[in-house]
Amino acid sequence: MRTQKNERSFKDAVKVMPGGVNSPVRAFKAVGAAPIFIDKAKDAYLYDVDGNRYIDYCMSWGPMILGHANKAVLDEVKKTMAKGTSYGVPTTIETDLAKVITGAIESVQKVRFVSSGTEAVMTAIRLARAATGKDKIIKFVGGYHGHVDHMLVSAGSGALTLGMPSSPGVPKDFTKHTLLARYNDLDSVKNIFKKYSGKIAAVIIEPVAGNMGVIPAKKDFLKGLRVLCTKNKSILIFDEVITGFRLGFGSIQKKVGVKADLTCLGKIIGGGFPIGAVGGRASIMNNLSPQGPVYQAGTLSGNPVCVAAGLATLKILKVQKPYTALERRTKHLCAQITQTLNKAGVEHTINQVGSMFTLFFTAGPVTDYDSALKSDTKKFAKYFKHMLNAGIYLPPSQFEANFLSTKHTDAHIKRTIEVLKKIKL
Ligand code: KE4
Repeated sequence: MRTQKNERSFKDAVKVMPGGVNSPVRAFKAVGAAPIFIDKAKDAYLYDVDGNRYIDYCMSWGPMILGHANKAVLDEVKKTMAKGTSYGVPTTIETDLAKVITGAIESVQKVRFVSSGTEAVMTAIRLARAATGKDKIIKFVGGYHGHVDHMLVSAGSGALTLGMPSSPGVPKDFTKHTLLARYNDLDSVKNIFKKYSGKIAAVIIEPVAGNMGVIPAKKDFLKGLRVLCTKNKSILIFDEVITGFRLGFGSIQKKVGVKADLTCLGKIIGGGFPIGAVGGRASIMNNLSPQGPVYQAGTLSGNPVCVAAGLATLKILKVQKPYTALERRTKHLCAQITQTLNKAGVEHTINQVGSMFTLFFTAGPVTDYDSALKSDTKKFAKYFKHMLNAGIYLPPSQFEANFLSTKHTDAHIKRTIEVLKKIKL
C-alpha cells in the first residue's frame, strides 16, 4: 500500500478545510487513521491518489447502486451538460423524474426536489407542522436525518460515530420540540403521544435504520406508528434517503405494508449528484409555495444535470430489476463473513436488509441504539484498517451501512473473504 500522495493530500487539506474533509464521517477519525484521497472510481472500485485499488462497500454512502461511473448515466449527464448546467427556470426533465417517483411510490402523488437529504427532511417537517398546526416532532435515538438544527438530537451517523449525537451551536429553543423515542419500542412512542396529546406534528423514522448501523424496524412497530399517527392526526414521515430505490424500485412501504404521509428521498435518485426530494399526497404537498403558503426554495433545486443522472439511474433500475440478485449476493457475503468470524471465535452479529448490511462487533441482537452501542468499536477499527490495507474499502464507522452495487461480483466477495480470513482480532 503506497501512501505518500495520500499523506501529502491530507496535510494539504487540513490547512484549508476543517479536519481536511467536507463531511465528518469521511475523516476516518473513528477508526484512528488518516483518510485516503480518491483519484477516480469505476464499477465496484475506488482508486486513490497513490494508485491503490479498493473494492468499495461504501459506494458514496449509498447513491452508487449501479457502480461508479456508469457509462449510460455519464452519457446522459454529458448530453445534458452540453445544453447548459443550470437555468433557474423549470425544465421538462424535472417533470419526467417526478413522474417516475410518483409512479413508483403509491403514497407519493407530488414531489419537490431539493439539493440534499437534509433539505428534504427540513421541508417534510415544515410541511408537517404547517399541515397539522402542531409543533412537536418525534424522532428516534440514533436516527439520523441530516444536520438541520432540530434534528441534531441524539443523532446517528457521523454524530454517533464521533460521539457527539447532539451538537454545540444549536440553541435549546431549537430542539425543545424534538422528542426522543426508542427504535422498535412502540410503548416509548405511545408514552410521548400520551404526554403531548394533540401536540405531535409528526413522527420521523428511517424504516430501515442505516445510521446506527443497519437496523430494520419490526413490521408491527411500523404498523403501530401508522395507527398512532392516524389516530392522533399526526404526519408519519419515512426518511428513505437511504432506502429509497435501494431495497426495491420505489420505497419500502409496499414491502412493509405501511403507507407514509410524507417520504424523504435522496442519494440514489440523484445517481451520484446532489439531490433530495420530499413527496406525499397532494393535499399535504400543495401547501408548498408557490401553490400554498409554506415557503421552501433552492437555487439548484431540480438542477437538470443532477436530475438527468437520477433519471438515467432509475430508468436502468426499472429495466434491470437488480434487487433480487443484489440481495442474494449480499446474503452470500454476509454468510461468508459469519462463517469466517465464527471459525475465528470472533463475537459479532450482522444485520442485512437487501443490499445493505452492517457487521457489528457484539453478540447482538442489535435492534436499537443501546444494543448497537454495545459494539466493540476498537475491534471495528482494527477490522477496518486490516481490510483497507488489503484493498477493501468499508464505511469508516461501526455505525454506518455497507452497500453492494450491481457491479459487485462473486469474485469481489471471494477476495473480500480471503482478506477477512487473515485478520487477527
Ligand atoms: P444529506 O444531507 O447528507 O444528503 O442527507 C442526510 C440524510 C438524511 N437521512 C438519512 C437517512 C441519511 O442517511 C442521510 C445522510 N446519510 C449519511 C450517511 N449515513 C451521509 C454521509 C455523510 O454525512 O457524509
